[in-house]
Amino acid sequence: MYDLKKGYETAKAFYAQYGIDVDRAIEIADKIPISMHCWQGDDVAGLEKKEDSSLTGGIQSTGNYPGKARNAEELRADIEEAMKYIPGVLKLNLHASYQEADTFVDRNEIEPKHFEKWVNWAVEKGIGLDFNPTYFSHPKGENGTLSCADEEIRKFWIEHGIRCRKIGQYFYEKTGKPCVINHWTPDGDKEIPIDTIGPRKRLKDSYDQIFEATKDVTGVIDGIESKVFGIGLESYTVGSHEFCMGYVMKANQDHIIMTLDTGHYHPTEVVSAKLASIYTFSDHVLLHVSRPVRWDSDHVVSFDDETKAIMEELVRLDKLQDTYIATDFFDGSINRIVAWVTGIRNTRKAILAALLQPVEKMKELEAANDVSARLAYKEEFRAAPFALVWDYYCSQQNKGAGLEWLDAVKKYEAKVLADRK
Ligand code: RNT
Ligand code: ZN
Repeated sequence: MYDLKKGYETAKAFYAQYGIDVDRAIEIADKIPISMHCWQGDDVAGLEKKEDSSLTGGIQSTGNYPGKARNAEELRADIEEAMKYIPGVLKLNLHASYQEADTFVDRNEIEPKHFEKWVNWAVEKGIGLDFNPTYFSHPKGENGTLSCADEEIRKFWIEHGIRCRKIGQYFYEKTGKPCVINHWTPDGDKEIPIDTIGPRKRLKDSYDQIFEATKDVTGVIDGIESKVFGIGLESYTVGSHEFCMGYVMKANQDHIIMTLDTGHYHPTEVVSAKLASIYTFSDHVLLHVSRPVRWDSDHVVSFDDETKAIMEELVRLDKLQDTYIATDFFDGSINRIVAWVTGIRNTRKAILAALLQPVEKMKELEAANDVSARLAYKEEFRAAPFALVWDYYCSQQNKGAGLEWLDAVKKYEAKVLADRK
């Protein structure tokens, strides 16, 4: 490893030229919670005691890389291993399908006690828990869930949503940290249906019923997530962007917010361009940080232009603290811990890089209509010596500078993952 301290001092001097306080930026970036999704560890299979745990609902995890977690103990061990190399405050994001019951408990019957082990684990680690109803990978979801025309089935899923909000309150009470719940339903159609509004009216009614039945629940925030399409449901998505945005804005309740998944829009549409409009009307947003590639919305997060642009926009809007940042990707073709560490480190990287920009200066230039200088400033920072700051920060946090973590994960793979047949 090179002289990290020396590199850091050089970078500090670079940023100081523009009045940027690197230590302060690190302090802020370090404290922004990132909600680490549990589902990268087992390709979204879940822990329900049932024969068929195949993933349905228009999402897919491809690849068959050996060593995926087969039970809760292995999953927690893998999460802990990944956490060793991810700097900054983390929460853990669970799906309802990660219940731990001795026998099969259906989605409309889950209770806090089925998540007790996760809660004990989180309390021991001092981290918060977030949650997701699992409105997919279930035989009752074949013709839609919360928008299903069959009232019995729709009731089943409404009950699931209600139970999830109660479990969210339990997480809040036990961890002392608010629980951010994300509601996503895959409901849609392979072809354009004749009745495109009926399912949406039912979805609206289902959300209304879930929130009405749990209006006394505290400590829970609810994101409503849209999607452009899912595999097998290419032509029509009930919970489209317009639907979800309409629902959230009309609900006008502090705890109901929009979830923006960075993989859920048309290819030339970007989340970074949506944030200011939503923040004109809402106080909070839930982000699902992911990476779309052609048909897939869930590649490992990259330190790419759009991820950086999102964090830059949040800093410029002064909304970094008001945005719930969660990761959402699942790649089964590589070591799953490498996937987690890479994607979540990249998320944190983008946050820190965004804080190392002369935002005030650029705002001043813009206010003075000096758009030429604004461009020059913006471009100058694309090649700033950010890696020197990042390496130093990671080493200070004992999370491994550069690729130090990779060897450690490879050792874990040889020692632990290789035995999982
Ligand atoms: C699917 C949504 C959703 C899921 C998780 C597992 O397209 O992004 O958030 O990825 O709930
Ligand atoms: Zn998502």
